[in-house]
Amino acid sequence: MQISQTLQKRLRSAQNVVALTGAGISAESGVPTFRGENGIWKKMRPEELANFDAFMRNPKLVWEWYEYRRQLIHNVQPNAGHYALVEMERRYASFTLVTQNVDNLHQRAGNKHVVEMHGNIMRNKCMLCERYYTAVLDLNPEKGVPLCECGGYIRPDVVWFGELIPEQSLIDTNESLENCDLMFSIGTSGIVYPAASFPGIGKRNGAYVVEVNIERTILSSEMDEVLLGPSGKILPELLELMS
Ligand code: BV8
Ligand code: ZN
Repeated sequence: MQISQTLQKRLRSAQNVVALTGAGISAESGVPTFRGENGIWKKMRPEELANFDAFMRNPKLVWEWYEYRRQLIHNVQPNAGHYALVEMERRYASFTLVTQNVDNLHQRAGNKHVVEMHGNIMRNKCMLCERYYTAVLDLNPEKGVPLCECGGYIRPDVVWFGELIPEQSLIDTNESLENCDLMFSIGTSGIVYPAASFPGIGKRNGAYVVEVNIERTILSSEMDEVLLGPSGKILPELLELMS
């Protein structure tokens, strides 16, 4: 893989590294991306399913969607791209992994410092008392949304469109971007905000920003360098070049 002299140097000298990931990093594990050709389950756009109104209008469909995704994720493994980021976390003085993904694969691969921008599909919570339920409850279709002991609806602990990003996640992300000297944008189409604004913020703060994707994206023109190819191949090769 050809990379620039600058990247070659930064890989070795960087002190504060940030990696932003999207659904593409999990594609080689067999997890469908949102907007790729194998698209989303039942060919509906995520924006039509991953939102509060859809959930309240048709809780069974939305629960089925999450149940389908949880089952799928349960049966897949992290891939070489995930493990390369675990190794990067080990090698760099400061490494922050900011993920848009809710599939828990970075955590399963072994990254310790993961900023979950959009929550985690393996967690559920009560909408009233905010109590967490890790086990996925049997949804009795007749009864609709499972209920907490307090009577509140239980929902997946993910951030839906139109909902605020968890405050601590935003604080952690902005802190990591303040003095970042090398940033990766990996497997994301750069469509969803505010995550799509992070590479631009990193760049303005002096980071050398590298995109890793199988194709160019809406963010490519903002990047210092675009490495085209599957993240499961490119990230391990970057690790090789670090040593
Ligand atoms: C919010 C959880 C305040 C649920 C998800 C401007 C500012 C602020 C907000 C907005 C704004 N403009 C619009 C908004 C609203 C909205 C938004 O961004 N809409 C988009 C559609 C325009 N944002 C929000 O609502 C956010 N909240 O900002 O609160 C607010 C509120 C209201 C109004 C204003 C402000 C909350 C967004 C969170 C939504 N929840 N997920 C769930 O997953 O069930 S988002 C969902 O999309 C996933 O988390 C996913 O990660 C994310 C982004 O998608 P990608 O990860 O990029 O995946 P995608 O399929 O698109 O692309 C995959 C890429 O991988 C491709 O580029 C492909 O080429 C590449 N690839 C494929 N294979 C590989 C690969 N790359 C490398 N290797 C491979 N092998
Ligand atoms: Zn409750």
